[in-house]
Amino acid sequence: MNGTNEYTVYLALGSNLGDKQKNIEEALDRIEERIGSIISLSAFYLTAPVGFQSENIFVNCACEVATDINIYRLFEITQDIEKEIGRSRKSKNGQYTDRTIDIDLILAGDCVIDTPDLTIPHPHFHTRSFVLDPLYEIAPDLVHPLLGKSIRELREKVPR
Ligand code: PH2
Ligand code: MG
Ligand code: MG
Repeated sequence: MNGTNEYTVYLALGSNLGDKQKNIEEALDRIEERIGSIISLSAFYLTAPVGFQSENIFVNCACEVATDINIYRLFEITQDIEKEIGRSRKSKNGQYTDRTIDIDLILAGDCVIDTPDLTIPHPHFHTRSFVLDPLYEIAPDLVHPLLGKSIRELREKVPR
């Protein structure tokens, strides 16, 4: 990496099946190997499932990665890593399901993308405490490019 095209991407990770902490650590290792250096990493949070019924609580975290990989390619790599860590079905009848690992692209510089496969900023993150709490820890002043609000402001308004 020569740094010329380097940018920062924020990822949110979650697991609520199997050895959750190990799944996340394995994903972080692969991210570092294939995407770029992890500049900062939040603590691991235990969170209740949101948007679906499950008795399996989540481990969630967020990280900041420096990369020069094109964002669409980067998305493919995160999808590959999910499959390698045992994520099979992505959803059941459009409903969320338990998963060994979920890696979501939250923000990538001022990048705004809206395609059927990939939406950046992540379309729901600003309403989810399980993303905003860890993200606040590592990037409180980061601004949502569409809403014009900082993570600090978004987190203050999120339902608890
Ligand atoms: N991910 C979802 C839906 N619900 N709930 C928690 N607590 N943590 C998650 O990572 C999560 C969720 C969709 O990906
Ligand atoms: Mg998700
Ligand atoms: Mg996902």
